[in-house]
Amino acid sequence: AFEGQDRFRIMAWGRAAIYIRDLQKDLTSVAEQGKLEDIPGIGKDLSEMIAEYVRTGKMKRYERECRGIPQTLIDLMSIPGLGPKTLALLHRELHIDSLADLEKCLETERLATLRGFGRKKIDNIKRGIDLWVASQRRMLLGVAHPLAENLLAQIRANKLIERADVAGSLRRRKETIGDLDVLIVAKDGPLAVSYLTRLPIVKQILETGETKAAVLIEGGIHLDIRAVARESYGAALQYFTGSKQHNIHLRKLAREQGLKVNEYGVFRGNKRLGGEDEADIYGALNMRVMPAELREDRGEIEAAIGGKLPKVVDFTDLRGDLHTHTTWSDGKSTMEEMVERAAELGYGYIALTDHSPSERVAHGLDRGRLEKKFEEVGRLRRQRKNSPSHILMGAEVDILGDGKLDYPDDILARLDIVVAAIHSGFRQSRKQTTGRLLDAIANPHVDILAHPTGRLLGSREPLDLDFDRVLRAAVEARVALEINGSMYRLDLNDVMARAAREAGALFAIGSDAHSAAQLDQIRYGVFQARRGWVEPRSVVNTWPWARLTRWLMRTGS
Ligand code: DGT
Ligand code: CA
Ligand code: CA
Repeated sequence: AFEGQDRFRIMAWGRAAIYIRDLQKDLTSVAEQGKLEDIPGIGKDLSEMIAEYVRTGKMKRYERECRGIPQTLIDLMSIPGLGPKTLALLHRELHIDSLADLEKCLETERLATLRGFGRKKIDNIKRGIDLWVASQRRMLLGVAHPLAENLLAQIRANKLIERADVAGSLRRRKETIGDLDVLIVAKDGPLAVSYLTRLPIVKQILETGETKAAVLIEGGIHLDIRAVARESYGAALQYFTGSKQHNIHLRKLAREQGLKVNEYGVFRGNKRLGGEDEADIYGALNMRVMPAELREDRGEIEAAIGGKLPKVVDFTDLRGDLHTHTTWSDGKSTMEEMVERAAELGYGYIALTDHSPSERVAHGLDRGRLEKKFEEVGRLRRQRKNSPSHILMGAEVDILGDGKLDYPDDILARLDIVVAAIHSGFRQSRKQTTGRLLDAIANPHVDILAHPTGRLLGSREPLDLDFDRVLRAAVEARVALEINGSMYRLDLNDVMARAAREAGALFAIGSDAHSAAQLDQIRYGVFQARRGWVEPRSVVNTWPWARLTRWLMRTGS
């Protein structure tokens, strides 16, 4: 296309591509049976090229055409608003071969010197670049999840649409999301798909067809929409929820039992056994439906067959939050506001764990201010008569560079709850870091190890530490490991949480809220805990007040 070949052939190939994409059969088997030419729009030429591709994974003709065209230029084709014709012109006139070249020409206004490149067109290209750059990144679950909830509410509000769900990594609550996958059942699929592409949240349409569309929504998020038949909804939901590894394992199992599972249903020979609900698929393989968070092929299939699926923790199991900040340190809400919101969430208790003095930027509390906070907490308790929520006077205490804690033992002993955490010295050796954490765990006043690896998604690597040793010490001392709900932390991660679960660890799921509204972000901690197969009985903040306080006083301090 860059070379300016005839438009009709390009259009014909484009049509053929749509037929192939919407094909209800596996292209490989069609090719193997030599029936490619039965597909509308595919003639001898194309069928030969497709057969070659299926056989060898390559197309000689395509490679010949692409020779001499830099891959970085071909990549630019995926930018919304930049077609092959425009790109060919930019390449010829301004020698633009890559995104960097294009951005430079935009900056220096050289693009404006070309004929036909008015303000509007240039702004359009800039917007396209922004969207495209954003869509190349994985986004945080904490960003994608609220957007997806909002989107689903809009979709479900439409009367055309009978069922709608988000599948893919978002449904599995992975900590980062590549793109959103939405499935719908509608009375009129094509109409519903075209309605969805016209929602105000949609910023750019990448592809549309009868039963599917790909669009970019706010924030440059890529969204795949698929309309499926009602009787296939469960099969499609199962398939598009993934993970890919989980699906591969499931299909292998099906084959061994003489069954076939695909996104349309579960079949024995030509007989369709079901597919309207996910339970049809798993049921045919003698499994109960498992929470989507488990579907990573990490033993969940074996567990389901053996009837040994874990009963993972859920929000409704939580009775309180043990990691929160108030205006006493770097929080935005007062103690009263935090306690109020905790009561609204139905909690029986909340710990107010402001920072210790070494956290100067976070206004950590020195001895003097800490004494005042003790008094204020006492006053608040009397005023509220401990109802509906118990208030725990706590602190998030720094584990200093040498492993000592940031408050002396006499203060730690008076606190109802001590949450210890590393906030500095991230570059220490594995030996030093492990030693610091072991020292903290060995302190009898420490109850919870907060965000144990210190990682920040996308900006800070986890601490270099001997996790097995830290884990064994924590299990031994009955110190709980936190699963932190901040979308940037989600620390422990899923794999470590799972290892900790197998080792018999205690957990605390904490919001690390810095405002009353952020108490809700505990949900992300719950998601991560579920991905780690964590069960409510090992999560200390699912325990009733009496049991919690017994645990807090376990070392007689
Ligand atoms: P993402 O978007 O990168 O965060 O991850 P996913 O898991 O959402 O992946 P995506 O959007 O590429 O595909 C959605 C689901 O579709 C995926 O979880 C499983 C299924 N799927 C996609 N490609 C394949 C495949 O080649 N084989 C199998 N068995 N399943 C696939
Ligand atoms: Ca996805
Ligand atoms: Ca996708």
